[in-house]
Amino acid sequence: DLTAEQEQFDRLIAEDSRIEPRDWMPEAYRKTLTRQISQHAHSEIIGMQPEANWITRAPSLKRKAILMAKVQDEAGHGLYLYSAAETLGTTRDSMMADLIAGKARYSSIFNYPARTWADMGAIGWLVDGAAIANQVPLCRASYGPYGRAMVRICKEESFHQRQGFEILLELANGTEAQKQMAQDAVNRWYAPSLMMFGPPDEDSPNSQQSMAWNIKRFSNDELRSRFVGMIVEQIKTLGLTLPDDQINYNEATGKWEHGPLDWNEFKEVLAGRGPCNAQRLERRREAHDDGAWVREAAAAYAAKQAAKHSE
Ligand code: FAQ
Repeated sequence: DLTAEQEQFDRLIAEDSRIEPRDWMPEAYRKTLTRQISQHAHSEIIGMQPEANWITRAPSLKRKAILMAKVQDEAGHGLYLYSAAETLGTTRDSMMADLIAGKARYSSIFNYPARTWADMGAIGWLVDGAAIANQVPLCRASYGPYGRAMVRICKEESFHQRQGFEILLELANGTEAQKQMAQDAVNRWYAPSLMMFGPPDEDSPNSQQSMAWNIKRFSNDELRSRFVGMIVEQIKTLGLTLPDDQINYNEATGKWEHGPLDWNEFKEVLAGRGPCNAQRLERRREAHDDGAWVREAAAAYAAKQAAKHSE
């Protein structure tokens, strides 16, 4: 009966065990996980676009090969995450349909343009850096398929972060114009990358329940503060500066603080009015339409194979 099932679920959460697809779970738990994992998957898929934009213009064959590998990793992460979300009972087709219809969220960060080659560095260093800070604790998420997916994804994100840092390091040690290009990219990606962690804690409606269910382990502001502490050190190695003169370590709270962020801009981006929202969705729709024949061929092949095996 329901109370016994709820008790069993509560016990598993209380002892910090894992919930697996066949276990009973409250509908709200299933719903919030489907929400978060599908948004995460969409972010990986839409997140391929700002960097794919630079593959043909990468400055050397080696850079091109590395960037292609990174963008392919993102596709892999997306598919991996859709599979994790499907274990909760929603099909990939319906998640994809929501994304294409403009009904699903994906990370705000991917609605900003990648203007120069240095942006490949800033995206790797700051965007993948923020992704790692947010996702390492998710390796311990209470839902088994999500936590396990995160382990592999975080390993690949670490490589992505290093390659971005290395692009910036090389530019920062190059000509004056290259150094300026690196600084400009850092200036533009800094605030949007801090906003990736989500709204401030007092405006985060999902955090409390997600933390009680051991999905999130830290609040949005806690993770943002940790991230600031990481990059404030790393920027020194680059010989560049962060565009925020209010960063400081608060001895009393033991937390890193940063200057104010424009949460109005964040709301605009979430409402679909960021610099590239329309373009990103349009491109995704085109790619989906262009891929129709592949899906049809794969389905026809699968049907043929199934018929053969049932003979
Ligand atoms: N963008 O109550 P909360 C990557 C929404 S990394 C858009 O705090 P929650 C790697 C939120 O959904 C990026 N929407 O929500 C890569 C909610 O709306 P809803 C992906 C945002 O879930 C690198 C509302 O605001 N990473 O892709 C954002 O507790 C380079 C209220 O917020 C993940 O998805 C935002 N930034 O906390 C790929 C990580 N922030 O759903 C390519 C997993 C908040 O009620 C290239 N997700 N919202 O309508 C999470 O950790 C959480 O979902 C948070 C939000 C922390 C993002």
